[in-house]
Amino acid sequence: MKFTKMHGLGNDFIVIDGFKEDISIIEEKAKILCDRHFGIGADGILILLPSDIADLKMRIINSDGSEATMCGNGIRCFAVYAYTRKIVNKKKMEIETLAGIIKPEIIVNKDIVEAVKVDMGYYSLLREDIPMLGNTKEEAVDFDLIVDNSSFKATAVSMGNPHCVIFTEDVESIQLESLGPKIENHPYFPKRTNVEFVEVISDSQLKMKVWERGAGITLACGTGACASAVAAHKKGFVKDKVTVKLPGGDLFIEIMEDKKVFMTGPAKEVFSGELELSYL
Ligand code: ZDP
Repeated sequence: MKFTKMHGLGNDFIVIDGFKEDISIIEEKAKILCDRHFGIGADGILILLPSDIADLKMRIINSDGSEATMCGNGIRCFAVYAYTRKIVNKKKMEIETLAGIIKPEIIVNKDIVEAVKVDMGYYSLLREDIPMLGNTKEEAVDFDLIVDNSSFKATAVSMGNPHCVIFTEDVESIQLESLGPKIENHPYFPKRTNVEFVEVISDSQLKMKVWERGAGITLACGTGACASAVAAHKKGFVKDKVTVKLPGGDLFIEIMEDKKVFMTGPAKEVFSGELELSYL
């Protein structure tokens, strides 16, 4: 099986062309494929597929084998892959995901792909959209979350996938390794959740650390950066243009009045290889 390794700010993916490769074993073998010692190593797998309603379809498999509905860093990688291989011959494309149609635009400077600006669709704070227990029509803003005898104020955001955003004075002091999985699997979130701890630096800058559903600590999370900016904007901490500083680098987020979110950031191809199928 041929594959390509890509990353967006160190959030790394195995990209597989579903037009050419047999993808039937990928979910079942995701754990070993993503294992950094026994496999290729990645936070997740992106599969390129045909679509009836868009230019292409992207499936996202987390490193634990679960399927994600959306992936912000992943879609930038996916768009660069499709553009540089001329699978899609335009800079502005439409990609079908389980979270609807997402629209990445390749930004080229002197013939070099510099970044990807993504129309991420609309955010929602409604509990039914996240999903989160409680009054379905109520916004999940500033609810109390108790984990390990500590009480947090949290805001949940759907960016097509679930996020639980917690503001903190000092993101470095958070014990993400122990808190992350407990919040991910908290009974409030029937489909589990991604978890973001966020420090407000200014009205245009946030610093964020992420525990990803189905993957654990990663260097960056595109949908998580959008969710953090949305939560901070809702609470009046930031204006509508926000730079989110992640361990792997910066993402630029714009929030529109109609709740649409744009995300701009890099995506890099690292190498391609061929996997010995008999190994799996
Ligand atoms: O929603 C989920 O299960 C996530 N783990 C999907 C991956 C999200 C990602 N970090 C992103 O950039 O949005 C890749």
